[in-house]
Amino acid sequence: NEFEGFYQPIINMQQGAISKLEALLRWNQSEKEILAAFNFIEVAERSGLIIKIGDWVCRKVISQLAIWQKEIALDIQISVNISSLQLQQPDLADKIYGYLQANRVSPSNLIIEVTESMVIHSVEIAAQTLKRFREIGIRIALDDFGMGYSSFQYLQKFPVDIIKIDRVFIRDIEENECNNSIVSAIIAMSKKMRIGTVAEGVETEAQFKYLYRLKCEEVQGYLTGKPMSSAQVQQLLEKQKASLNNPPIAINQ
Ligand code: G
Ligand code: MN
Repeated sequence: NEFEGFYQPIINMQQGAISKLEALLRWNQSEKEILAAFNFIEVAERSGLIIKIGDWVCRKVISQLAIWQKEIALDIQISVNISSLQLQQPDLADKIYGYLQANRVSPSNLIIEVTESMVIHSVEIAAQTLKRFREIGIRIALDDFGMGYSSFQYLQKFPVDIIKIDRVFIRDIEENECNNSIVSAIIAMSKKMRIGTVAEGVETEAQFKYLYRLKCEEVQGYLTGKPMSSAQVQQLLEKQKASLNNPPIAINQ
């Protein structure tokens, strides 16, 4: 019982509001430091424990969605990072569908994030599992897009709804010609394919403004919110809901 679900806001540029949250796992070791997931995920994958941990995260996120649905009645989506090993379970999508139904949460409130590392396992089985998620109505996001060499192949093989542009391309986007060409090309391609775009690792106002001009749909990063506890994020969501009910007087009137 030392795991805790943390949540990082994802901001919709047009709405200027939190549209999604990414669930990030923390390990609160008693009397020791708090560990972010990247410290132990690799070991969990090698030992196979990732299957149980991943299942815990999915159940946690779905029950959190049910709580927020009841307590703040705000339509929020949460994305969950799924390991390639989990995608090798052909019954994964239906198991998660069962959790959603038991908690009366709509599949459209859940997003599955996958990365390219899954190349080490069977791409065919992963593709079938992802197809099943899609049939159920759960959306798929491709994480860390652009890193690794097979991103385009995944777009071809997997049913992708959202591309998350890796932070290495965002870091110096306003001054690095190469990176801003890459990012604007990814955004243009995504629009043509009717795929949503999220820029990862947005840390400065300059990056934010640049991405707004490029018409990137959503941003995630320390500028707009660090990963935080469910209590902290709930406060933010409540504040947002109150301001949506009482919008400030339009600026351009
Ligand atoms: O691979 P993935 O994109 O899921 O990684 C999420 C990780 O990125 C989390 O550990 C989170 O703390 C970290 N992160 C989130 N926002 C930022 C940011 O603006 N800058 C940096 N450097 N890391 C970030
Ligand atoms: Mn992710």
